[in-house]
Amino acid sequence: MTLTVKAFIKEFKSQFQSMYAYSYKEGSTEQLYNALGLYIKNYLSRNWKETKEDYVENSVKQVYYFSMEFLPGRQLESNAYNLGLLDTIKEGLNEMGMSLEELEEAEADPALGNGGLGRLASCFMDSLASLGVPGNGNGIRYQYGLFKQKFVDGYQVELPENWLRYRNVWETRNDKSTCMVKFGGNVWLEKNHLGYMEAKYENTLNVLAVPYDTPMVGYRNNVVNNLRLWSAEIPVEEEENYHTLEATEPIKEITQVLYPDDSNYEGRLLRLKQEYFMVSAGVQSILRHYKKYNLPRKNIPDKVAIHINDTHPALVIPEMMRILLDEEHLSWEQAWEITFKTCSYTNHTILREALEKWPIDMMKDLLPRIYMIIEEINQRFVDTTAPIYGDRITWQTAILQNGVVNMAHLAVIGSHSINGVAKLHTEILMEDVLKDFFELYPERFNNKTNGITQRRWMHLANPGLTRLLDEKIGEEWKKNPSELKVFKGFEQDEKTIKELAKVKFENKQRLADYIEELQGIKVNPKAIFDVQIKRLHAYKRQHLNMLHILYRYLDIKENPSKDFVPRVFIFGAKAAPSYMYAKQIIKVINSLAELINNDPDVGDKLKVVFFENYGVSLAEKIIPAADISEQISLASMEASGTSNMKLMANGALTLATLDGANIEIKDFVGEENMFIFGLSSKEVYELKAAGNYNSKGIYESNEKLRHTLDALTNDTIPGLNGEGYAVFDSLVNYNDEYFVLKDFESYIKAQEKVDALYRNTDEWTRKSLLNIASSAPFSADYTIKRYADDIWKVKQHSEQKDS
Ligand code: 26M
Repeated sequence: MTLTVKAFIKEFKSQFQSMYAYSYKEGSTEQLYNALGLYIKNYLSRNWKETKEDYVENSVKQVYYFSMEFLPGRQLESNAYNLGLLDTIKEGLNEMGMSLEELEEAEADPALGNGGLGRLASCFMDSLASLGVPGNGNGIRYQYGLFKQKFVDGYQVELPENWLRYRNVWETRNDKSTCMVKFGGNVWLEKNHLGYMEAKYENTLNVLAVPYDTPMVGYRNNVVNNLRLWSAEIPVEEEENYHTLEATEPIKEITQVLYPDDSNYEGRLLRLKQEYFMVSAGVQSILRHYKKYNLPRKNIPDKVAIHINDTHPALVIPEMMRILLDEEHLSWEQAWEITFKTCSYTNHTILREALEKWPIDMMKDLLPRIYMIIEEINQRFVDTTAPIYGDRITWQTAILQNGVVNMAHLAVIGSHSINGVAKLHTEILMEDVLKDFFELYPERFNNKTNGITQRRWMHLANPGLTRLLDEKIGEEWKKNPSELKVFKGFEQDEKTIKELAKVKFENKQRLADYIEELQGIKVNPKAIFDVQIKRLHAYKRQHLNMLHILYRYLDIKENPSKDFVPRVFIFGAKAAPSYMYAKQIIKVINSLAELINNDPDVGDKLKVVFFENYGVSLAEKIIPAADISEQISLASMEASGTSNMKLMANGALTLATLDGANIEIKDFVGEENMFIFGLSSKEVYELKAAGNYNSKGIYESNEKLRHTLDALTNDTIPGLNGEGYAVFDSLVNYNDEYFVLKDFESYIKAQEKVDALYRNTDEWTRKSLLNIASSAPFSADYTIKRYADDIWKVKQHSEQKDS
């Protein structure tokens, strides 16, 4: 069934009229957007229903991806595209005197995640559907997403992100599938009249979990999977007990707001409530759905795979045990076998301060039955491990340690598969962070390097490049990304090189216009666009980037006649609201930008743009225009990175340390087609082990560096209130935790190489072409295929149905 432009126009008009009872010509942008969104949702609803029915009828195995975060981005264009409607809709809208781009801006970008982990979950949703893998997301419908970032005098200010204010056309509230989640109270075990042990509860806080389902549309395959987000409400039958608005607070707050941290775990009770709320509702709903299959409980692992995205949903393990023991009355051994075979876990960080450890007392009070089960899991683990491996290893791997529940240990012990997100990261897990577990269970460990969906990050974000690729290598690469490598054949083709350079230039021109409109900064589209976009964290070293900019600025001031290659430094980054140092770095960069952008001696040679409120929608604008991709974390610290993959696929050259997936980028594109600098992870480990790092010594002995660092504290940068000192102190006087000064010199050298290469436009573009052509292995389609084959054991179920 193909939709004609004429039919679309007719149906759209009637859609609009049925919603608002006046003509679309009178509609506001928001209303027109809502009507179009609902039109698309209606259009896909049949496939959505049929996909669901198909999975049940054929008793297929399904994956449930549990994640506290999803960052889907705007869905209008991507749904229309995956459904094959995009061109028709664009044309139809134009005929009615509207443009899709304009309506699109009315869509909220759901910021239901912090960064890489949440965006990865959404790339995976897109790939699951597009491969026809039966896979569902399970998460929280936060009423407020990650804060909106504003800069006031260069300081980060956080505002609430009320993304649901103007309704969300994509979701369907599903009152038929609610679950009850119980907190607190007293629990005891009692034999019931059938002779089974049963858990009895009193004085619990009962919370109703209401699912909101969002369609996850596959790429032209008629598959529509489901993303289920849970919202906390007062149970209908208990409404009478809640007399005041205040009394409802403890329930409503559970799904009110996303915690804005991505690297620092604080043992907040409300966060633990959120985690258990999502987990309990999710597991209950899965086991209820499983009953439709009419199969024995022992077959659950043949039909259900539950994936734990970082430790945040690790309570899936005791929750599943609870239901199988208390409600299904299985023996411990039976319940454990099912749970263990069903669950798998991905680790996303090695930062110690990010690892979740919940105080036992808190867990006991909030989740008494769950805690009893965790205690037993721990006891049985200790009893089987100690006799074989001895006390030391057993103690180090136990779930309960020093008054806390170690969530990573729970996740590892209760999962049949444990994976890292890039080769190096997985090695570090096996050799360092989870070393003892690797000794216990080597067969459970495996690597799954992250990936990105080319549909959103190339096809949609970069139409110019997509057209060029279609023209040169045909359209096959869109279904089969490995075809991208055919583009390598054009490496020496002058015409293609020129065309590619033109695409990039136009993208840069567009971003330059946007920067001027947004910030009033005029940037030269011929300059190198140097991009660092990611959460702000000391380990990601935005301050190393800043020091280079400052160094360059001083150089320009001191050598006015030197020939500089013009550069625009572009940042996008949010700092966790409680992360002082990250906020100080933002302020320093903003003040430095203010100085540089307004200095007439500098002109086009140097500009610094720090975008406010970085997120998925901004990333889609910035990435296609990037020349340089800054991936400069201290080696070993960045588990994978995913902006590195997006930027590469859009033809940026990577300037990187050998960390995370940068190593694999190097393996695919070759060292000569990127800029590598800095300590290797091995050298970082050695330097840490030696314990003799002395940043002050480097400061004192490196004249260039000293000159640059001194500019942080000698009033070179106006508008600072001690932030320059804070950065200076941490680097010079507090021994520079992330070895910024150690890598400074080699970073500057790498930057000089960037300038030199950029002078040779064709050579630069040739390398850019090779990056694009080598980016296929980072397709999330391949990543998901490997998860499906190796971990979940689910099959693609996408025999093409004709609708
Ligand atoms: C924990 C407790 C309380 C509140 C928030 C958290 C929390 C939230 C997100 C902790 C960590 C979170 O995310 C970590 C993360 O995003 N890790 C990144 O994962 C990406 C996808 O695998 C990798 O590419 C990045 O390298 C890694 O930093």
